[in-house]
Amino acid sequence: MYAQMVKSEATQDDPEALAAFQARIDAGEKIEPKEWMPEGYRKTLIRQIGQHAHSEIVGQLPEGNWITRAPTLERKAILLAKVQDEAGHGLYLYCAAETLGVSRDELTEALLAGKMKYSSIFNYPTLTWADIGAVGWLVDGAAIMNQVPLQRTSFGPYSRAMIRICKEESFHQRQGFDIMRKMANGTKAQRHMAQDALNRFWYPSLMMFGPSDKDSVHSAQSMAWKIKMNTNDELRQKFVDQTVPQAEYLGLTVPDPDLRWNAEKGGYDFSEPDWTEFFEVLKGNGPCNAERLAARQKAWDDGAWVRDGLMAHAAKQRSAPIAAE
Ligand code: BYC
Repeated sequence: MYAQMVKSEATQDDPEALAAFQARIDAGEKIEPKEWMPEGYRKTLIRQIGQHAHSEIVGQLPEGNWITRAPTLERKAILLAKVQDEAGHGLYLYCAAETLGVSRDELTEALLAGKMKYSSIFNYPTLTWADIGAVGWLVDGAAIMNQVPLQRTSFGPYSRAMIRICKEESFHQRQGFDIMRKMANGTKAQRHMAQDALNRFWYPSLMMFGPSDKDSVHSAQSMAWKIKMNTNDELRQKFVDQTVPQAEYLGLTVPDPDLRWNAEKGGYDFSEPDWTEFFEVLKGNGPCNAERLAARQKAWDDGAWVRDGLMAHAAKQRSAPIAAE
C-alpha cells in the first residue's frame, strides 16, 4: 500500500532512532514528510488522516441532500458554500495523507472495500430542515472541539491543514446555530422540528469523539506521538459543557434526564451514548451506511473516465519528444 517506504526494517527497530524521534515529539517539533519516522507513526497518521478525509467527503451527502430544498435563496447559497468547503477539507486532507506515501486512489479504494472508515455521524439521515441546523451546530461543533487541538498535532502537513479547516468550521457551526435559533424562535411546528433534530442528533454527536477511553485502542500511543492531543472522553466532556448552555439559550431540552451540573468537577454529568449502537454503525449497520457507500462507489465509477483521461494525458506529455528550440 505504501509506495514511499521509509528506511530499512533494521533502522525501524533501532532504539536510538526511536528515542531520538520521541525526543523531537516531546520537544514539540513538527515532523515533516521526508523525515525519518517509525512505521507505526506513519500508519497511524494514514489511518487517521485518511479517515478524516473520507469523513469530510462523505459528510457532504447528508447536507447536499438539502441544497435544493433550503427554504430561502440565502440559506441555499450558504449551504452550498458550506458543502463546497467540506469538499475542500477532504482534498487538503487527502494531500496531507499523500505526503506519507499513499495515493488518493488507494485511500478511496480502501474505503470502498470496507478497509477504512469515515465518521459514524454521517450514517444518520437528515430528515428535516432543522436537521441541517443540528448538523451545523452539533456536528461541526463537535468537529471543532476535536480539530482545534489537532492544529498542534506533531505531523506538519496535518497540523497546517487543520488551521484553515478550523477557521471554516467555525463559520459552519455558526450557520447551524443560526438555523436552530430561527427554528427555535419560530412557529410551534418549527420549535418542534428543532427539538426533534436535537433529540436525534445529540447522542450520535457524542459518539463522534470515539469510544470511551477504556475502549479506545489507539489513544495511548497516538497521544504519546502527539497525533492526538486529548483523549476521547476529555473532548466529549468539553463538548457537553459548551453545548448545554447553547441549548438552554435556544430554549431546547437536551434529551438526557440524567444531565446535571457537577460543581465539584466544574462540568456536566451526562449519560453515555449507546455504545452498542455505535459499534453496530462502525460495522456497517447504521441507518445510512449502505446508501453512503453506494453514493461514493457511484461517484468513483462515474469519475473513472476523467481519471483515465488525465492519466493518458500525463503519459502522452511524458513520452512526447522535447520540442526543438
Ligand atoms: N466514527 O482507538 P480509537 C466533519 C474507530 S468530519 C467512526 O479511539 P482513534 C464534517 C477508530 O477509527 C470530522 N469510527 O480511535 C464533515 C478505531 O477503529 P480502527 C471527522 C470511529 O483514531 C462534513 C476504533 O473506532 N473528524 O467534521 O484514536 C460535514 C477505536 O477508536 C469513530 C475526524 O476524523 C467515529 N466517530 O480516535 C460536517 C477527526 N471513533 O481505525 C462536518 C480526526 C472511533 O482501529 N480523528 N472510531 O479500525 C480523530 O480525532 C480520531 O481518529 C477519533 C478516534 C477521535 C475519531
